[in-house]
Amino acid sequence: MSRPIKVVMAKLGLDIHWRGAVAVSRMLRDEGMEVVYLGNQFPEQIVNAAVQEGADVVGLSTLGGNHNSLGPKVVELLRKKGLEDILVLMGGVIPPEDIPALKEKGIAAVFGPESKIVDIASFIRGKVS
Ligand code: B12
Repeated sequence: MSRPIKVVMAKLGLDIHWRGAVAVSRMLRDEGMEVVYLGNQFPEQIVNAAVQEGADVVGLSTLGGNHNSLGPKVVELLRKKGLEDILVLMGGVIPPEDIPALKEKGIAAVFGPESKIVDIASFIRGKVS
C-alpha cells in the first residue's frame, strides 16, 4: 500500500488567525492525508520541518497580510535545498490582485475564504502522485 500524502501546515509568521489552518488540517486528515500542524512559524522553521517530515505538501495559512513577503520565501528556501518538488499552497485572506505574483514565485495555488475541502484535497491529489 502506498504511503499517505504528507502535509506540513503552518500559520505564517505572527498571524493570529488559527481557525482556517486548524480546520483545513483536520479535514485533510479526514481525507486520509497525514498532517503535521506546526502552529505559527517563519519560513526557515517551516522548511526545516518539511525536510524532517519528508513532506509532499507545505500548507501556509495567513490572514494577516504577510503573504507577499513570507510565502515566496518558503518556496525560495525549498528550492535552495533542491526540494522544488514539494507543493506549496497558501490559504486565508489574500487580495486577488496579489495572487498572480505569488503563483509566479512558485505558490502552486491560493485558497481563500469558504474554500471547500473537496477542492483543496483534489488539487493536492492531482499534483502529488
Ligand atoms: C475571527 C477574526 C479575527 C479574530 C481571530 C481569532 C483567532 N485566533 O482565530 C481576532 C479578533 C483575534 C482577529 C484579529 C485580527 N484581525 Co481578523 N478576522 C477575523 C475574521 C472575522 C474571521 C476569520 C476566520 O476565523 N474565518 C474562518 C476560517 C475557517 O476561514 P479562513 O481562515 O478564511 O479559512 C478558509 C480559507 O481561507 C482556506 N484556508 C485558510 N488557511 C489555509 C491554508 C491552506 C494551506 C489552504 C489550502 C487553505 C486555507 O480554507 C479555509 C476553509 O475554507 C476575518 C474576516 C473574514 N471573514 O475572513 C477577519 C480578518 C481576517 N482580520 C483582519 C485583520 C486586519 C485583523 C487584525 C490585523 C486586526 C487588528 N488591527 O488588530 C488582527 C490580526 C493581528 C495578527 N497578529 O494577526 C482582516 C485581514 C485583512 C487582510 N489580510 O487583507 C480580516 C479579513 C477582516 C477585514 N475584513 O478586514 N481577527
